[in-house]
Amino acid sequence: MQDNVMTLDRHFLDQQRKYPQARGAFTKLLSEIAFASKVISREVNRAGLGDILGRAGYVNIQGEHVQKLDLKAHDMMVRILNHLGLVCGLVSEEKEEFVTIPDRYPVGNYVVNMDPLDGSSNIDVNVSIGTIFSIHRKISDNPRGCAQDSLQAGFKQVAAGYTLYGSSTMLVYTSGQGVYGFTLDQALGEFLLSHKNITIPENAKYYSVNEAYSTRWTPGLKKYIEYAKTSKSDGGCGMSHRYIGSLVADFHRNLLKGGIFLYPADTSSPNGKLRLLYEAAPLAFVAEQAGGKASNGKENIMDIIPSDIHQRTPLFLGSARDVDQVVKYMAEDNQ
Ligand code: FDP
Repeated sequence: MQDNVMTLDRHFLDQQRKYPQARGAFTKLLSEIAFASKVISREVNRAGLGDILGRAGYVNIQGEHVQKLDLKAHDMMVRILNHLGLVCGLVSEEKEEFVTIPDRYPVGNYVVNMDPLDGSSNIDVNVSIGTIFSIHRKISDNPRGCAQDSLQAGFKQVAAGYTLYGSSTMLVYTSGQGVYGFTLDQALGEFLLSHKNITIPENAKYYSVNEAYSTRWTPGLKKYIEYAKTSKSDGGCGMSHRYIGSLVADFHRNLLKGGIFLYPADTSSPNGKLRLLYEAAPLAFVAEQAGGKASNGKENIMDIIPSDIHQRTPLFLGSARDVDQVVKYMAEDNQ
């Protein structure tokens, strides 16, 4: 193997060596999240076999109940995190309450907020989906953690990232020292460094929004979208529109190519749709570390102090100049 091939674990070790006081707990946690992603990736790749092997809600030939893939992804993550002794609890899109680690396992000083399988409406139609994760340090006095540990502002995250299950499986993460992307080599079963120090292009090439909801938008947002279509600021003839409807995939494309992702509030969803803790905040951390920005239209996503573990937020995310621009247009709505 070439000497410059960098596996994820080797990268984590190199990063850890920069901090002599580090004891490896955090590195181990990231490494196990990566392992969970590999297991989920394998299941996602078998998703089309559901009809042959048994549908969710039915019993398969081994007599086991076949789970929906998003619930399965949640269980895989939880099973892996339970055993580590590094995490005291977690918030998952799949569970209403803060999930504590069962008493029979030791706990540690981290909490994980996660969407085990985001974009679930795309699973059955073979469109890219992803896992999103966010890691915080425990702040409560409760030795086994509680919701307070998850309800921290985005700027308190110690690491965040996502795994995209697309034409290849890719893990992208930041721990506040830049953004790194690793592509899964299926034959080796290893994530290999493929994207070092990712920076988001300054000007957005794409705008990504569900335009079917445009009649419910505010006047400021409508104006921004017109601007996006016609802006010649980049010497071009306006931005192109790309919308998969799968947050991780839409964000990942825009991160690499330059773009802005918008999921605004509208007259029927006054708080938008996306979740602050395990969708908006982790992707905001990645975007900021890549030189981009994230806003809810008024406030930086990273500064919002959450009050509910499943809190929703409007989201404007991507190339810095364009996030600033949409915020400027939307300020007109408040005048
Ligand atoms: P999904 O409903 O398929 O789970 O977070 C949910 C999410 O997907 C995002 O991944 C995606 O960006 C968004 O919802 C799509 O919502 P719309 O269908 O309303 O555009």
